[in-house]
Amino acid sequence: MITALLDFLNTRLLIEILIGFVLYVAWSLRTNLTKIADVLFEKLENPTIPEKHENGIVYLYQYRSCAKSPNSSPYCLKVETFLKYHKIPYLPVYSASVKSRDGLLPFIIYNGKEISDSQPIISFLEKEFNLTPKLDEKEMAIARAVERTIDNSIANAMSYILILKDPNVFFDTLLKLMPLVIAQLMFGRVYYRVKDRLEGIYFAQLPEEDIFKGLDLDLKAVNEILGDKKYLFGDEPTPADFALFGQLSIGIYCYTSVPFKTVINKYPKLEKFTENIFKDLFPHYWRNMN
Ligand SMILES: N[C@@H](CCC(=O)N[C@@H](CS)C(=O)NCC(=O)O)C(=O)O
Repeated sequence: MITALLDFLNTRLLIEILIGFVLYVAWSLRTNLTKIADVLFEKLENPTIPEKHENGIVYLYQYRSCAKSPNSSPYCLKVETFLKYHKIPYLPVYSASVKSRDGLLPFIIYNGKEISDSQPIISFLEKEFNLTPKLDEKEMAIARAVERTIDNSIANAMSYILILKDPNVFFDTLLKLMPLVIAQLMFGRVYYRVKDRLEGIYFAQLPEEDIFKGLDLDLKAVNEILGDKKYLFGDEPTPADFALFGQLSIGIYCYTSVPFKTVINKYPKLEKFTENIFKDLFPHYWRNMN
């Protein structure tokens, strides 16, 4: 009886160890999937990382363009649009695996300094090139609040809707933009990162209709601020405009999805705003797309 019990316990223990091992392997594969995909992606991309950085040029480390938009990352696009608008000499460096010290893209290297995160990058360059927008203190404060809303609240909802809501739709979107193997790698790189990030801040767990409602209210607010002006705060763009362009053009042109289209179609002025900047600053891309 005791021997039978011991045998049973041993078998159980063995099974548990085996299950634990399988789960461990699956988990480490799952968590390393994005890293493996980065490395493979990099091999396929064959990036040209400059050996040295010349002074006077902004080196913009960013993701590669997607077939329908100059970049697949809204934050990279935000910084590149700022550089283009202000005609600042810059060199894009396309890489999927070379990241900033914070592990993110974009980052810049300018005169030996590395700066990461789109908002500090633009603030730094505004000071460096004397480009601070001509707004009064109150407008500056509102512009800053709007930029942060776009970079966080709008960005989170858009990431959820375009990427997490339906992995099959996201994968199909990728397939329309790139060959199968690249799409598989891209899916591995993007999907789990976004999932971990949005679950980590308890955003992905919100009821889906609240996420849609939140995005709609944010876009309504931004649309109200834009009104009939060319840019959010008048004739000159602020970082908030570059942030808005970055986010919206990814949703309208790159990772398109029917649920996002349904929301954005309610705001034709925002669509026109995005189209105008696209046509003005990325004319080559625009022509290729149309
Ligand atoms: N707050 C940052 C966010 C940048 C960001 O989230 N970048 C994403 C791509 S859109 C990234 O690099 N994710 C990590 C990765 O892909 O490894 C900014 O404004 O630049």
